[in-house]
Amino acid sequence: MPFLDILVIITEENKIVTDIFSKDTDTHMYLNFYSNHPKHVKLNIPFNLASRIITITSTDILRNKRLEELKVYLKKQHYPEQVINYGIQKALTKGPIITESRRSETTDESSNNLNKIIPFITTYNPRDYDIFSFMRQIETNLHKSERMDKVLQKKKIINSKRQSKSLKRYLTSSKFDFNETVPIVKKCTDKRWHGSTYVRWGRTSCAGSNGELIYSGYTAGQYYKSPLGGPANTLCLPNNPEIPTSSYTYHAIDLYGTEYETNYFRNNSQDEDMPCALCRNNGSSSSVMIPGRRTCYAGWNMEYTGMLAAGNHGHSASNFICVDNNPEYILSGKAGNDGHLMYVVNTKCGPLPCPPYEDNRQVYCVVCSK
Ligand SMILES: [Ca+2]
Repeated sequence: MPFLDILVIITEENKIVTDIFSKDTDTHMYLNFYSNHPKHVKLNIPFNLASRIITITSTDILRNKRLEELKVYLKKQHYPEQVINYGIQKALTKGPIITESRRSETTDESSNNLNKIIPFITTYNPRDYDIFSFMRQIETNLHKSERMDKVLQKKKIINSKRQSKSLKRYLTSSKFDFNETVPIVKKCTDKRWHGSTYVRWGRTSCAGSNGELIYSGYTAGQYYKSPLGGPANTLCLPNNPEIPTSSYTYHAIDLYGTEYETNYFRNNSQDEDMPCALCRNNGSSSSVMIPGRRTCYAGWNMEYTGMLAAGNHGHSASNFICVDNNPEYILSGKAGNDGHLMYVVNTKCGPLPCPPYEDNRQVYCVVCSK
């Protein structure tokens, strides 16, 4: 008759014999010796398993049989024979867990030891340098300080390892929702840690598998002939603005819509007006525009490719943007109003090394996310 991990057998002589019980489905898959666990955890496993066998089995024949089986199971999990034999030998010497002498020995020791011990806790990582050996080296120095000596007294500092967080612990929340009838551990659905944004210049939609359109609208910047500087950056204005009631014409910078000022963006693109889209990739945490490339580096996903664009020299300050390879136009914008103007960009050899660059070549660009 099985009870927990004990199998109680009544022999033909009406004697009670106990054996260790395991279900048929038990694969005896103990912690693999190569597993990323502190050494002492793995060294203790053969001892504890052997102790359990010695405690539960009531005859020598059964005990030896089960210990032999244990050796096979542990070998399968790559425990060295020496470690297995040492654990079993230690368990045999100490005897069953339930003997009074062993129990009192362990409880007394542990309660006394608790008051004498200061654990030096670090998170376990086999790649970390063993900083506890430094702890040992400076221990005598610590006692030189009167205050520290009082704190430490004759206490023993022991090396203690905290288990590092597993992937599951990072991904799940262990908080229970008491409103639920059956509390369960749920996957963390908080997406705050994911998502990166970028502007897709010249388009009203987003590309890429995770492309989420935040808004589309109109590209805009300062007047192309503003004297002496002014704001250089290009903006993506939403198509559904909220308009304040205040209005000033003095001491204010004028904001103009952007026109493609050449036909090099697309056939007949000159004077057409440039739309834009603010996009979010919710599966990435970085987005970047790379000038001079039309493909992303390994491990990065492409959002869109295009041609580098900027305001002309001789005009007011501007910045470089990446205009989509297949740009769209804002409806009915063919008239050349010359507000904020965008031209294609050419590379110039000199301080810019050629090769890898070439003189008077247009510049690709690509927006990549990871
Ligand atoms: Ca226009």
